[in-house]
Amino acid sequence: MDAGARRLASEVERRRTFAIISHPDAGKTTLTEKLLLFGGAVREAGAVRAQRAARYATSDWLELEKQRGISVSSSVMHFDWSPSDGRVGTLPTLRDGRVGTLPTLRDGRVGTLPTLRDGRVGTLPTLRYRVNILDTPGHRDFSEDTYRTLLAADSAVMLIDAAKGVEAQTRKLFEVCRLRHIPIFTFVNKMDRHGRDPLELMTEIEEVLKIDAIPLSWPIGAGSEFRGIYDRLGNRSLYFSGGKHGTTFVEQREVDGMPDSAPLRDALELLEGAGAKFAPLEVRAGRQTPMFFGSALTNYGVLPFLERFLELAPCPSARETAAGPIDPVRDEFSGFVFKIQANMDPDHRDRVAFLRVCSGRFERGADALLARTQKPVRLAHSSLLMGQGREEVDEAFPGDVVGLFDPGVFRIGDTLSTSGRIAFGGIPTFSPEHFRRVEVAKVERRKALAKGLDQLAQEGAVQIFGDPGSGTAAQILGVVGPLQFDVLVHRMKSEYGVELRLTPLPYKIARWVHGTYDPDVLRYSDAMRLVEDRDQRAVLLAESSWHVERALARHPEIQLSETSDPQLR
Ligand SMILES: Nc1nc2c(ncn2[C@@H]2O[C@H](COP(=O)(O)OP(=O)(O)OP(=O)(O)O)[C@@H](O)[C@H]2O)c(=O)[nH]1
Ligand SMILES: [Mg+2]
Repeated sequence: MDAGARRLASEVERRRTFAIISHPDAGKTTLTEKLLLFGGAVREAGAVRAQRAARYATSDWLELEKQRGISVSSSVMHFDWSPSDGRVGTLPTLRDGRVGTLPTLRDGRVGTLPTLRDGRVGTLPTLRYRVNILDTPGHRDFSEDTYRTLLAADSAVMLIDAAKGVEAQTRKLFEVCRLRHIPIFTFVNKMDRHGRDPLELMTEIEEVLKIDAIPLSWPIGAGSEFRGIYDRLGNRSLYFSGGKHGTTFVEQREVDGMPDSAPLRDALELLEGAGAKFAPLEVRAGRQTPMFFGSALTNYGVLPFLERFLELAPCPSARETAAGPIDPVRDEFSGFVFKIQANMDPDHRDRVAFLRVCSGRFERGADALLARTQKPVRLAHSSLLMGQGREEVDEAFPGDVVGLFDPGVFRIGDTLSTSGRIAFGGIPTFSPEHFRRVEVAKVERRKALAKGLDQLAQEGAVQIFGDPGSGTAAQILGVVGPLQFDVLVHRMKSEYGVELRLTPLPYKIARWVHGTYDPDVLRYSDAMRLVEDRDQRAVLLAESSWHVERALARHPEIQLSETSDPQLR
């Protein structure tokens, strides 16, 4: 193995790329923030909903998200981190022969290196883990974005609100993870509030999600009495204090063995006796979910969770393609675009394609080929994304998410690779279910309207339709969830200076039409309308599935599909 291959293997091994998923409001963004705090990526966690606070959650960057306190778009963050038990890389030997020890702080951060006796400051060895977090929106109206983002993750952290248990949207997202066989870790959040009994929550997860839940931590107290957790693998009790309501690090006192409380010991003994045994391979296979307890708000239990999670979560592994699996340590660079977002940064009004690196080493300035078009792409303007901000990046490794400047050449699902011969599976688009007629308040803004809608459609934030033969003028907008319209109106105004007027349309269903047919015969009912998408493909909008069924029965010459890509449905 040459040095390059060795380095690639070790960079892959230290990466953990995961998505945080759940029903809205369970605390995903709050948890993300706290993890960033540990990683030293932010100095102070901003209160997500603190209306008057000047500081906002790092991962919620859209203006609308700030105003509403919900995530409408997924965001990507990363940090380097080493565990606190001394397994930090070894320090280079100093000139005077001593081997310096790196001070590891109790909260898991690695302290700054002390100046050495000879006056030099030693260099910090590589930290154990590179953590890539994908914070997703919980609201079902934005679930298309969440689904795409899950494709870029190697594992998922599922948040459960201790008072609410397994909620509807959590169940749906869990199913997506199961279909993709990605390992799922459960974090029961909001333990600082009065919630449900931990055993009851565990049973609910097992019954509703049909997966073995294995608590690796157990809460000591709950609500205002939530004081710590018992770490089952380490047989130690951790007691928390301080932390200034979660804005800074909490103090953690460690005591060997189980806590001194009869009901707690009873519960733990019950688990030992009756529960399924923890088996890391079962976790990898998606049949067991390790379960943790804590409070993202007060920061209690977050660090012990992070430690165990990173130890157990998988690093990037091979990804399937039609031509066979692509191993991350393969020499050739490859990756795919799972998200496109324009105007992320008010200072840079450009479009960024989110590329998940899947194999090889990504190198700035290198040439790659786009599988769909076989056209060369220079990987010139690339950055690592960090919520709203970005940092220039010279290289990246499998598991990393790189933001590529997109002059309009990328589509969601595109594969880039050195040879152009790798193609990862497509990313399904959802069928729109809500439709609005669109007009501009001021006629002179029509050009800006067309440009804005075109860009937002490119992102997958909206689907646009027009009457056949009307050229590019979009008159009808379609989305999966109605809140997407609110985002659209807001973004069109703030990013393109266009005031939109939207009028509801009665259609609930869109079907792409294939086959040879006479367009006029499909125009017989007010409950249906034949339109075209951006690529001039025929689409039938209908008020109900009954109308769709009737059209199919009357016209055996047509086939209908739920998305523009017939292979996906
Ligand atoms: N008491 C308590 N509140 C919490 C905790 N974690 C989060 N919250 C609060 O729950 C609310 C929602 O938190 P977010 O982090 O925005 O939730 P989210 O899951 O990202 O929500 P969406 O992105 O909209 O799906 C906020 O008011 C948080 O302050 C916790 O551990 N305890
Ligand atoms: Mg959020």
